[in-house]
Amino acid sequence: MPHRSGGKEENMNLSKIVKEKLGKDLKNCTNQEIYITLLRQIKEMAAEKVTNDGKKKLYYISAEFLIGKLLSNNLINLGIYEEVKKELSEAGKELTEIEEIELEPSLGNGGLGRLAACFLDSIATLGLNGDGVGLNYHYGLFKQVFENHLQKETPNPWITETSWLNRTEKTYTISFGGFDVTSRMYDIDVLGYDNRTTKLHLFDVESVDESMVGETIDFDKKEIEKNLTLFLYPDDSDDDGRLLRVYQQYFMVSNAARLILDEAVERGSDLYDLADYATVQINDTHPSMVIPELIRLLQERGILMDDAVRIVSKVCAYTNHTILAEALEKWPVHFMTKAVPQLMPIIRELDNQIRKKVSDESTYIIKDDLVHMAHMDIHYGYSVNGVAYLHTEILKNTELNNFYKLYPEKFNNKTNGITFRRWLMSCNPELSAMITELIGEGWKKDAEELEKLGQFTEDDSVLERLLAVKHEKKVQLRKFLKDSQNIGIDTDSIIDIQVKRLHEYKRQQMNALYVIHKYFEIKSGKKPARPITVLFGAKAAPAYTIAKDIIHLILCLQEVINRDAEVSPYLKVVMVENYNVTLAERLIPACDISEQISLASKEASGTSNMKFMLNGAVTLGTRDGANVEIAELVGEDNIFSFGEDSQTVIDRYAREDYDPKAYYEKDADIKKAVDFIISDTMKKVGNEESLQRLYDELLGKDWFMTFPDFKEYLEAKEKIYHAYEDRKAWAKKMLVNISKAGFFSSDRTIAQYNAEIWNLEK
Ligand code: 26V
Repeated sequence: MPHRSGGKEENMNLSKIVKEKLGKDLKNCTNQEIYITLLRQIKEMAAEKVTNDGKKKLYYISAEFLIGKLLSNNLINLGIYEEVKKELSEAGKELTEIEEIELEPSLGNGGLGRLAACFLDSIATLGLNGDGVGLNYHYGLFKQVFENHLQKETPNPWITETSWLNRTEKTYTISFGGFDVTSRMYDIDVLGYDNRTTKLHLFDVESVDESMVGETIDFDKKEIEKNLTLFLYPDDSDDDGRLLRVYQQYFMVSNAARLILDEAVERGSDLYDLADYATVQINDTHPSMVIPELIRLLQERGILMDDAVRIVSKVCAYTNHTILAEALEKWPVHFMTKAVPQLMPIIRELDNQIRKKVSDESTYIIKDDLVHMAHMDIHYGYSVNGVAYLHTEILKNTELNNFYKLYPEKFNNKTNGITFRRWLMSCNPELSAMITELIGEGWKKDAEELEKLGQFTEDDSVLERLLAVKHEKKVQLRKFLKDSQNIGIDTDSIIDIQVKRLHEYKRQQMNALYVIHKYFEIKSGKKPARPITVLFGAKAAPAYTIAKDIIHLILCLQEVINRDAEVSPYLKVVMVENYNVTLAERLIPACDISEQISLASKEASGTSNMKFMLNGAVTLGTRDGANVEIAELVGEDNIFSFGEDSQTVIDRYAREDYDPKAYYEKDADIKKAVDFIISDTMKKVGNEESLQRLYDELLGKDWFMTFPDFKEYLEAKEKIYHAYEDRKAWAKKMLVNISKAGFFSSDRTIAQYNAEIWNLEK
C-alpha cells in the first residue's frame, strides 16, 4: 500500500529559522535573504514528504511545463501561506515583495505547457504515483520586449541560486548520430495541496554552454552538445532550428525511457510486464519518439522486436492538443537519419507492420519521406484523447476519422482543467475567503462544492460583496501595472481582456478591429455608458510574421487611441509586455469580460476561459473548445456566445469558397475598420510595411475567417457592455459562473485520466 501522510499539520516559525541560519531578526533581513531562507526551508519540508510508491507509475512526458513562480503556491499547498504572510507583515515585510525576487521560468509556450503544470499539481494533490519529465531550458522561450511598437525577443534566464531546481546524481549517456552527450537529471519538487508530493524531472546536458547566448535569442544552432538545452524552441522556420528540435525531443525521451526502465526494474518488473509498472502520457507529439526509443532499449536488454512492440503498445497513451495541420509534427526522414539513426530501422519496421495490416494509406507512418509522429502514437499507443468535448468529436469525426474507424475503442475525451490552488486560492485570496465564509472549506478539496454558491444568487449583500472584491482586484492590478510597466488603468472602467498566445486563429485581430470600430463611434459622438479598457497580452512566435504584425497593430492603436483626448476618456487599449503566468495571476482576477473568440473548431480547449470564469468574469466567446462546455454549464443567460458554429466553418473550408473581399465590400463597418489599419493616422505612429502586410493578409486571405463573424461580434460586444450596467444582474452572472466552475478543476481531469487511462493505485 502506498504510504501517505495526508492531513498532517505543517508549520514554520520563520523568525526562529532566520535567527538560527542568519543570526538576525526577521525585520532586519533583506527580501533576498528571506526569499532564500523560505526556499531552502520549503525544499527541506518537501524532502520529508512521503510520495505514493504504488506499483504502477505514470510518466507525464512533455516538452513544456509552464510552472510559474512557486513560492506562494508551495506555501499554500503546505498550508502555511497565511501564517508566513502574517509573520512577515508583523516584521514589516510584504510577501508580495519577497515573491518578486523569484524569477519566472518560461518553460512553455502557452496552454499546453500550463496544463502540464496544473496536472502535476493535481497528480500530487490526489496522491497519485506520477512524475513529470521534461527539459531544463536555461533561457526558456523568450522574454518579450516592445521597441518601436514591435516585439523583440530577449533571453529569459532563470537558473540562479534562487531557483527551485535540485541537482541529482542521475546521469546517462545519450547517443546521437556521430556523437554522445552526458545528461543529468534535475528535479523540482511538486507539492500537492495537503501533504503529498511528486517530482518534475528536468534533464540537461552536462556540456551546455551558456556563453553561447548574448543579448538576443540568436545562437549557433549547429553545436548540439552546447546548445541542446539553451532554449525552448519557438522558431522552427529554418532547417537548423527544426533539426535542433529533433535532437531536443530525442534527448528528452531517451532520458525518460531509461528512467522508466530503471525504475520499473528497481520495483521488480521483468520488463515483459512493464505495463504493470509504468504508463506514459505523451503530451502532444513532441515526446512521440519515446515509442521507438523504449522498443530499442528493450531490444538492447534482450527482448525480441515483436515482444517489445507489444509491451510498449500497452504503456504509451497520446494526447492531441490541436487540429491545426501545420502544428501536427512530421519530421523529414533525413533529419531522423542524421540526428537519431538508431531509431529509423525501428520506425520503418513499425511502419511496415501497419502497411501489412491496414489498407488505408492515409494512416501510414512514413509518407513522402516524412515521419508522421501522431500516426505512430495512434497505432502504437493504447489511448488517444482530445482535450474538450467538441475537440474530441472533431478528432473522431473529421481530423482523425480514418484512425477512429480503425480503433474506435482508443478514442476518449478528457476536458482540460486548471488547478484552483493557483488560479483562485493564490491569485485571489479575497474571493477565496469570501467563498469559504459562504460555503465552508470543502470546495478546496472538492471543487464541485462551489455549486453551493448557487443559493446566494438572490442575496443582495453577497452580490454586492462580489462586486466589491472585483473592484479591489482592479485596484491591485492598477498598482501592479503602474509599478511594473508604467501603464495606467481606470478601475471604474469595464475591464475586457484577451490574453493568450498570438495566433490568427485566436483572432486578436478581430478584437483590434472592434477597437477601431469603437474609436470611430466615439469620434462621431456616440459615447459608451461607461469607459472601456480593452487589454491584450500575447507573445508571438519569433518567425510568425503576421502574428507580429497584429501585435504591431495593437501597440499602434494603443498609442493613437490613448493619446486622443476625445476618445481616451471612454476607450483605452492596453497591451501588457511579456504576458506570462505571473501577469495572468494579476489580470484574471480583475477581469470583467473574458474574450474567447477563436474561429469555431480551431481552439482545442482553451484554459484561460476556465480561469476567468472561476474568478467571476463573464465569457464573450465563440462556440469553440471548452467554451461549449462552459455555455452548457452556466446556461445562455450567463455567457455571451456568438459566431458561426464549427460545422459551418468546417464546411466552408471544404468548399474553399471564402472570399474576404466580398465581406469587406458589402459591410461598411468592416471596410472602415480595415481601411484604418493603413490610414495616415496609423502610418504616422507605425511601420508602413507591417501595417500594409496585415491589411493585405486580411483582404487577400483571412484564413481564419475574421470577417464572417465580425458583425455578430460587434452585436455581442454591445450586448455584454449593456448587460454590465445592470450591476445586480451582472453580479448574479458572475456568481453563477463561479458556482459552475467546479467541473474545470484539474483534480477532476486527472481523476478521469486515472480512472479511464492510467489506472494507478490511489
Ligand atoms: C503549435 C504550432 C506549432 C507551429 C505552427 C503553429 C502552431 C500552432 C499551434 C500550436 C499548438 C500546439 C498545441 C497546443 O499548444 N495546444 C493547446 O493546448 C491547450 C491545452 O490542451 C489547449 O487549451 C489549447 O486550446 C491548444 O491550442
